[in-house]
Amino acid sequence: MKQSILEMLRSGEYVSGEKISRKLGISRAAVWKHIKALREEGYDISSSTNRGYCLTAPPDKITEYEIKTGLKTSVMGQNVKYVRSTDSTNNEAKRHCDEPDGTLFTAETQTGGKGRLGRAWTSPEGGGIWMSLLLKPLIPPSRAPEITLIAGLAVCRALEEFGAQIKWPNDVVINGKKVCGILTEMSAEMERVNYIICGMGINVNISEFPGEIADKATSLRIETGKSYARAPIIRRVTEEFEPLYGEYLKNRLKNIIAGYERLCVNIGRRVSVLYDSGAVTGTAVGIAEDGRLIVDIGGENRIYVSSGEVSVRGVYGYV
Ligand code: BT5
Repeated sequence: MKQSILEMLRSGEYVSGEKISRKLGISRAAVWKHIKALREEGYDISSSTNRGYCLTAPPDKITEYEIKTGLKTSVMGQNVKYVRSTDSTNNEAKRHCDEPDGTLFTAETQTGGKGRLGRAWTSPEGGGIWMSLLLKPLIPPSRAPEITLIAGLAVCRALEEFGAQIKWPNDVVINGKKVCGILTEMSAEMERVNYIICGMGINVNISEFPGEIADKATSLRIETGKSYARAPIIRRVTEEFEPLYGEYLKNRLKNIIAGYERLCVNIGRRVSVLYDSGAVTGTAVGIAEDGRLIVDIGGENRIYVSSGEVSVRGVYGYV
């Protein structure tokens, strides 16, 4: 019902409460209740006693309605769970893991946004896209990290016009700075995944980052000087993700790797692989069929990197 009201208000003209109530077959009081709920979701709706209601500002909202209007997928993002604030959209997805495959969780802000290994993810209100996809693939737990690559490629393609590239395994960068981070988590038994949560954080309209990440983080706004509506970007990411994920479920990464490698900033560069026991330096030469980074360490020796941190020369000024 809220969606139908929004559609009526979208023209930017005033629409009377009576007209809404007639068209939708609900009472004036019910109209008022829905308008109130929409305002609570952040829609800027002005009201005038004689003229009715009007949606004043074009909204940069990421509510279910905004995301689903025009979304060209069949499963991904067809169920949206939006909250204004949450600790983490990944946690939100975990708490609602009974929702169907492809459910998309979004929030305006995260109070406990997280990266890998307990690191924090800065998620200011309205500044970015903090989203998580709940996935229920029939794959063994060992393959879950491959989903991170799919998500990285989807985000990178969605941000193609900004010159985005992938930093294996879980970052998307623009001009060598991190614009997106991906956190894949799962619940599994020995043989089978119960569900996977693929969390993506994309910095969109943030104009400044806190000191400790200021030199390695960026946003679309910092890169272009412009602000962007987030819902169309969420749609694009979701629309890029769905076919890649479908292909992945059929053939694993086989037909995806070449496209990934083309966008991967590490390939052909010196990388330093940080193990607990120390660092190994080499040249990243490709991505293996299981998603591992192939690093040439000289003398025809190659290592396959599946865990640990890999820092890349030139990216973030590492090494
Ligand atoms: C990541 O971890 O890059 C994964 C980030 C995933 C965030 C999404 S948002 C939606 C979903 N819900 C969540 O709670 N998380 C996911 P990692 O590779 O460990 O990088 C974390 C590091 O990136 C931090 O230690 C900071 O140095 C830096 N960082 C923090 N916030 C950032 C931001 N907004 N932009 C760029 N870098 C940031």
